[in-house]
Amino acid sequence: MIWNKSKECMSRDELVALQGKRLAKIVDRVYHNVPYYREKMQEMGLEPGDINGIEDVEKLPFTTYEDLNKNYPFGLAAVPRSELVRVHASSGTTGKPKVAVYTRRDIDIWAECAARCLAMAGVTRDDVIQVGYGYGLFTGGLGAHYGAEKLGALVLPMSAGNTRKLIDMMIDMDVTTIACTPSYLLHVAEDLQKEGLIDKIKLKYAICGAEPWTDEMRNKMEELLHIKAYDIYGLTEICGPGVGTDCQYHNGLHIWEDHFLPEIIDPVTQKQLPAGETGELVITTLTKEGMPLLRYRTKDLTSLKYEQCQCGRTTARIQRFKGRTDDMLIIRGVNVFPSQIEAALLTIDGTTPHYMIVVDRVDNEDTFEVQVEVEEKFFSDEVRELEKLTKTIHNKLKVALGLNVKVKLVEPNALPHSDGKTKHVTDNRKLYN
Ligand code: DLL
Repeated sequence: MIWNKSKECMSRDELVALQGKRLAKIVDRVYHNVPYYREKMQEMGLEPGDINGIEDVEKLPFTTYEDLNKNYPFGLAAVPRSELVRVHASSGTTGKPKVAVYTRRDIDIWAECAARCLAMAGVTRDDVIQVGYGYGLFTGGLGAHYGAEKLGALVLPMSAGNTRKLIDMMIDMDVTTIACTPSYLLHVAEDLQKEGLIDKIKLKYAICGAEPWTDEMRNKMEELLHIKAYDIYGLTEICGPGVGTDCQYHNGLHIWEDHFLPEIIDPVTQKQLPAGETGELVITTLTKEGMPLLRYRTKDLTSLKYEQCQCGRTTARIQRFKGRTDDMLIIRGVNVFPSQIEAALLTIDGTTPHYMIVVDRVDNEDTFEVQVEVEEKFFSDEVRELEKLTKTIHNKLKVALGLNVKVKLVEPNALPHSDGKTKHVTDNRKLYN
């Protein structure tokens, strides 16, 4: 179903004209309300009047995670505090979270975008949707929730984690749609299968995102659960789930171009790349009030397709993600940077800066082990000392990452050392293809 035909199926000429108008307005707004952008533009000799259409976007400065960090927490807000109604956040490289702030209108537009995504998968007001993304600072729970309510569906705000309860409610309440990470859905599917409950569920659709996943995973969940599964993309800085989804033709994620202007750049030269070429996805928010971002570098590697889709929508489509330009890992839907682990280890006596993160997927659940070299003496001391240190590291990492980590202590020089760039991650999941 198409939720907002006038926007989703606009002719490209009309869309480009609308984007140009909105771009000029947003540039004017940040110039006058965000000192950081004003200074950046002044340094470049740029004035708002220089931006008259999307062909001028290349003149604008980029925004990076480092810029958000410098302005943490509210330095990039473009409205007074009294107009802000929501904060979300997710992990950043240095442990300082990436923070986004929203006005009431931002929340409404985000709900509209999420509703378009859910409708694209077939969800209507007659559906019962279980939201299995985490609620809280993470955008997944509330983003999917508001989108589903906007659509008029009946929402069960489950959050992630309690699989037994989720399954019971799925059966008792005739849940037809689930929104959660793809790895969690596969885990739920296996539990349903083990318990012989697949025949008892009424599930029709799954809206999965927040982490990369493959066609094989889609096939597996569709086969096991007899459903249709859709991919949803988003990021805290832009608005959370709802930046785009795939339609029934699974030929890329339709990005809501009336609100988000996408570009692909070469991450090294920072020059725009033509349609079809793979590079870093860059997004300019065209309608955000709370924290509009100019040319935000997502660090996600992909390409864009502009041909009209068979579904009738005219928006550009984000193609399969090929990886990231940084070393961010997404484990059970949570963003993890090796630097966060390093920083936590450095605060613990007895550990060395040599560690290896080993990620795998067993029974459709991410496993996450951190191997740490510790000083020789621990291996000659009582076992109790080793156990104590293991526990300390486990607890520190849990606080730093918000995840349970398996910790394995190893002897000095047990891990590969290098004079150059040491490899700190072994990811056996092969999620980007
Ligand atoms: O993961 C927002 C979200 C919640 C999206 C629920 C979809 C569903 P962050 O925690 O800020 O926000 O992480 C954003 O996750 O830059 C991508 O690297 C990755 N990501 C998100 N969706 C997808 C997807 C949420 N469908 C980062 N496929 C992004 C691949 C994804 N990667």
